[in-house]
Amino acid sequence: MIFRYKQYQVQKECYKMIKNNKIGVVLPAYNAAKTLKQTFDEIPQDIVDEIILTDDCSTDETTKVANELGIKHIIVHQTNKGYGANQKTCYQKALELGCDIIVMLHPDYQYTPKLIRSMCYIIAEGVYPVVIASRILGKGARKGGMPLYKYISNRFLTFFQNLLMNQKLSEYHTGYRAFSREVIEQLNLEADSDDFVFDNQMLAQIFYSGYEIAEVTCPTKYFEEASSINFKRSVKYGLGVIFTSINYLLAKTGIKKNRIFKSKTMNKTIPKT
Ligand SMILES: Nc1nc2c(ncn2[C@@H]2O[C@H](COP(=O)(O)OP(=O)(O)O)[C@@H](O)[C@H]2O)c(=O)[nH]1
Ligand SMILES: [Mg+2]
Repeated sequence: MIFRYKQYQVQKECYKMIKNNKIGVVLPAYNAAKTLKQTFDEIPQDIVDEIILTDDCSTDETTKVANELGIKHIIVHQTNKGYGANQKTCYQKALELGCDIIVMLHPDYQYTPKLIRSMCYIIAEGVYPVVIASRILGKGARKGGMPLYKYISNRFLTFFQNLLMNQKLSEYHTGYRAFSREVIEQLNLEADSDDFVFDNQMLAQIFYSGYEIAEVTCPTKYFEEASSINFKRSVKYGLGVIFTSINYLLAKTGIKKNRIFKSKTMNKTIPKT
């Protein structure tokens, strides 16, 4: 009897997986109360096993809405730790829950969750270990209302990064990404920034570790709740991106080592400076 119950539990836990991969969607949230429901409603629940929301001490009712929606894993930061720190919490929880494929999606309803399935299949089929949803492939960014200064900066930074890292992505700045568990486990995320440049450091680490990244075309929507980063913070982010690429090149050519590109195991033996 106990055996049969256990078997049932396993089946119950497994039925949503894609090719035996447990799928987790992580939502790093900050003041997402107004857009969370729309985002959540479009998540393909038939394949997603775990949804994790981390609330970085929002000043609105993000956590209340998340509870009302029945999101099982909600982690609340008691202080505002930053966008990068919020994602670190997300990935740690997703790994703890045993997710094999982890999709990071901004809960500001800027990107359609309807691509989750396609992105996960690319990873589950073993074609690529990382997939990003690009607003720049095609004409979606400007059509969706991306401000001209953000579009031009995106194009400039992407050009610069591709050049220094010898890659060919259409953009490095999307808030919609999927990773295999192996990739997340491998990266030294703790060494990354707690601020916005975290996203960029993560992609640089992925390339540094020799993984390839796939891109899918993604529509985008710019409206008040979906875009709060002002010009000053964008400039800070842009400078961070430039430094990340320079550090990548210096580390890759052996000129200057960098903490974020050290493997996790190496980092354990080297105390932080
Ligand atoms: N944790 C954290 N996240 C933030 C903060 N400010 C913005 N964000 C999140 O960072 C993400 C990107 O910001 P957003 O304003 O949407 O940028 P844009 O869409 O690129 O213009 C969104 O998911 C925001 O909720 C913050 O202070 N802390
Ligand atoms: Mg946004």
